[in-house]
Amino acid sequence: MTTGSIRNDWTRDEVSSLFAQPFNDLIFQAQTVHREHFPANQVQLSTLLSIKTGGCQEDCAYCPQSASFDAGVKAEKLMDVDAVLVAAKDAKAAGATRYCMGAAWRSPKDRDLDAVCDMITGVKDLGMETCVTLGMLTADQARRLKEAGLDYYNHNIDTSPDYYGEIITTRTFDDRLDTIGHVGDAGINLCCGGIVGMGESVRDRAEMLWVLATLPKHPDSVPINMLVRVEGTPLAEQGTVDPLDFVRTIAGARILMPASMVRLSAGREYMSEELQALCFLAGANSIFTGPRLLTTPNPEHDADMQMLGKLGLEAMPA
Ligand code: SAM
Ligand code: DTB
Ligand code: SF4
Repeated sequence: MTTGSIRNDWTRDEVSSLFAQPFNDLIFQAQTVHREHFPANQVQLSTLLSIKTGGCQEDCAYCPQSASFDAGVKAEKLMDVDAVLVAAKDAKAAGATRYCMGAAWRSPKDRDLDAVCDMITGVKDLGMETCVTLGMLTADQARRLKEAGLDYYNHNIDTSPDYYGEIITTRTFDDRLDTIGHVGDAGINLCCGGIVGMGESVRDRAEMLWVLATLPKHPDSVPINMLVRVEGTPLAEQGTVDPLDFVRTIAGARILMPASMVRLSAGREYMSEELQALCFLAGANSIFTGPRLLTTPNPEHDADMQMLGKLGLEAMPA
């Protein structure tokens, strides 16, 4: 059994054996590793805001913001800096320590980046950590974001290299890795994970985690999203994923990347408290709070606080 040491040399066989374990052994191992690296009963709270919604040029099959599908999301312009700061203050008052701003772009235009840099500086001045997700970045754009004070950049690999082509055709897996490299080179913390429930196999999930866990440096945070099936997108009719397989993916992320935050991300609106409790037991230690993710619903703040209270989980200080 692994001791929870940080390794970047996992073999594919090791990762698939992890997944093949009896459920109880896997969860016990994940919880043991979790306790070696994190306080057992703390969960980090982040809040999301869509600063530029819809009309995206990419064709990610899961995404209601792609201009390729009609999911009823109206394309909007980039928000004003002041409006973003008002929303960030509210999130801080509700207990969030990190503010995550998402834009439905293939990649940001340099002119738009000026405004995003102002948002980052403004949110930092409120005393919150900042995260943005803006699509592909050049090395220079990553450096500019770092100079503005950005703490985290979210850019997901989404799935395994093999399954990727079934989901996105407008940019490649290697494009994603290039952006991830630029983020790391600029000294920005990386938030990088994927989605479970898009019709991928257990092997694809293991491969996705293997790619993340063998990066030269593990992502500082690893969001594991459960597909939110949005009408109008090609994945709207996708069958549901077995909840226990979802928990296994969380446990795999925790064991393979012991010191990374594992975020139980999209899809909580459709999960029972029992399933979320199992995800925390399997090593998830971060969630998004607030009633909306980017365009889809998330549990109400009060309901989340009640759930955390029942589980004896506390908000992690920044
Ligand atoms: N446009 C940028 C990009 O794709 O890099 C940033 C925003 S994008 C919405 C961020 C991530 O949200 C995606 O990589 C995907 O993992 C996740 N996501 C989007 N739609 C989702 C859905 N319907 N269900 C689960 N996760 C989703
Ligand atoms: C991530 O991995 N999950 C968040 C965040 N990064 C940006 C986004 C989830 C979006 C879910 C679909 C929506 O609300 O539009
Ligand atoms: Fe665009 Fe991001 Fe949605 Fe893909 S996931 S369509 S890049 S907003």
